[in-house]
Amino acid sequence: MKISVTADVHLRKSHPERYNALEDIFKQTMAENIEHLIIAGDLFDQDFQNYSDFEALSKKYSGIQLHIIPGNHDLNISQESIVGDNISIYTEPKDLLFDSTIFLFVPYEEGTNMGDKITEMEQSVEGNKWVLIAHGDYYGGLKEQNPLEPGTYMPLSRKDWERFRPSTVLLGHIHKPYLPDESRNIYYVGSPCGLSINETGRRRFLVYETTNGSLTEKCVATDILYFNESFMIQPAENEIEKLEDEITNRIMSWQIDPADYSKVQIRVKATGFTMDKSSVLKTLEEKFEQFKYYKDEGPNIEELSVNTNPQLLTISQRTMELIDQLEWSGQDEPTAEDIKRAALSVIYST
Ligand SMILES: [Mn+2]
Repeated sequence: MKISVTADVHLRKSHPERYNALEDIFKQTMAENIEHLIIAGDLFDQDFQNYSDFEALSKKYSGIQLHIIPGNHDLNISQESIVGDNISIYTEPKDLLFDSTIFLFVPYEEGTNMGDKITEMEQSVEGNKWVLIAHGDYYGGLKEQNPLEPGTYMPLSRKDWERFRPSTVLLGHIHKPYLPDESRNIYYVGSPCGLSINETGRRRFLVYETTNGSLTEKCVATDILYFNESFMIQPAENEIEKLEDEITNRIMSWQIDPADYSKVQIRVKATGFTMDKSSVLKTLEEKFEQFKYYKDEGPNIEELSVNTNPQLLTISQRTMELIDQLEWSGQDEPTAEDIKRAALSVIYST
């Protein structure tokens, strides 16, 4: 049996693209004859008074059973506040059997942690193959945090995992599709539609297969595709050529069909040091000409400085070469890019 999974849709009247992304998941789920869709928290951007848009959408796809847990943004949704024969909202921990796999739904609750909530349900998961559906932070050397929401949200610790051993953990809360712990099968599903310019790229939902516990990623056809690109300029005779190549590579890396270019919204920034600021700006404008800027903001060159001193140019080029020769993991140390930026600012700070 297959089960679709999404999270963090953050439905809001002023953002029709989010409803459209959810509808695309409904359509793809129907097309594959999948009967269940799990929404792992923050379906709504906030608690509303009126959920009729969502109710109407759910009714249109009445063949799909929706299994919803509240997240920290929609803490107060309940079976009483949202109406629909195919809508189940779990405001208490709930176990459901899909084929021979137990799915434990743990709704978000302020001031608690996932371990305590799983303990309440220990009898139903103990010794069984089970999948955790929850909304919050995973603590296991977590690097990625929801930048909009610093602090701790209903954490799942590595210790909790060791104790209860779910076969797969599907979490909401971090909007970026993300696998924080591959060895423990812990996933953030991610938002099906970028919510802001910082939530970039193509978005996905997941399909879980109960027969073998595999997860398949499905691309969501969104109305908007955000991309946020920053270019660090190093002064050199060929700096503009290098910038042109870099821009071409970035656009290629988006893997967007030109037919979808009209959906793209970009933020573009140049930092570092240049010998010719106006050419940098012109290059950015020309190479990104076919795309729409987020909020019509245009390229940002506020952090780009000018330096034409030939001696400093030589020093900086040699330094960049040396940095390139070393290996930088970017794990527990800055990335090569960070180090170059810091080195350039020292060299040119005279
Ligand atoms: Mn959240």
